[in-house]
Amino acid sequence: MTDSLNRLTAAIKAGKRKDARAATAEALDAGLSPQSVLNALTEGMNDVGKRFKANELFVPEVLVAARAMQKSMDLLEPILVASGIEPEHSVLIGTVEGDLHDIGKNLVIMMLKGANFKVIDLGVNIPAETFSQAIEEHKPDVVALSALLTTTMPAMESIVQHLNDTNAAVKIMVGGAPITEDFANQIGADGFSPDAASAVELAQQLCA
Ligand code: B1M
Repeated sequence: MTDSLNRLTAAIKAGKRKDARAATAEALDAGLSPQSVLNALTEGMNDVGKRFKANELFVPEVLVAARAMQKSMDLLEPILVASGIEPEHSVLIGTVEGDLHDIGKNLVIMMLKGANFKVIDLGVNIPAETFSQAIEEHKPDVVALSALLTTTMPAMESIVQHLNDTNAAVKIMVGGAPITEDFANQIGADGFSPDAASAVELAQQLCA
């Protein structure tokens, strides 16, 4: 019976969409618990994240793995919701005002979903007020900000400042190519992550 779970993990690692869906269906049909199927899926995505971090995989391969994960999630999600196994933690994410880059942000989202976070994606070009309103509405554990341009780093700083002033309880993590640990500390963010796999580890730490 656990053969289908092993095949699910392998299908995610290899980015095989049809295999991921078939193995998920087989596991659920065989009566395996939705939690065990979720664990197999997460194991696959964790491995992808680690290999991406180690530069053994590149963006296109991660995207392919994430699509395989999505095929599995399509079947699993309604069952998880029906059985009350909902994500324990949530992340509100967006690319800061003035910045339209979203490929990196979307990778972070996929990895977070693979680690069973609920993700609320605000999209790109998001001003401070929109983050504040969404925090009121969704009450996330963590807010994640992405910026790809040196010219939008000041917008990231203003957003962090605004959120620290108005929503002091929420944890803020930042990332994107021009962002550094020093910059994150300087602007008052709670954490910085250089890549999508580290973003998951950081979100887990901030929620602990
Ligand atoms: Co733009 N662009 N771009 N661009 N673009 C860069 C970023 C640039 C470095 C290219 C260059 O000049 N060499 C340069 C920035 C220079 C600078 O500021 N120092 C640049 C520029 C200048 C511009 C425009 C101004 C160009 C123009 O119009 N004159 C313009 C700006 C538009 C705007 O935003 N207002 C622009 C436009 C665009 C496109 C629309 C054409 C397109 C974006 C498409 C899209 O995103 N949907 C685009 C692209 C694709 C790039 C490059 C080529 C690739 C960016 C990317 O997706 N990387 C980029 C050059 C390059 O990097 N080679 C470039 C792959 C992605 C996986 O990496 O986003 O770093 P990255 O994400 C990583 C980590 O940073 C981290 O995890 C991800 C995965 O590991 N991470 C986070 C990211 N966000 C995180 C959030 C977290 C945690 C981790 O939360 C806590």
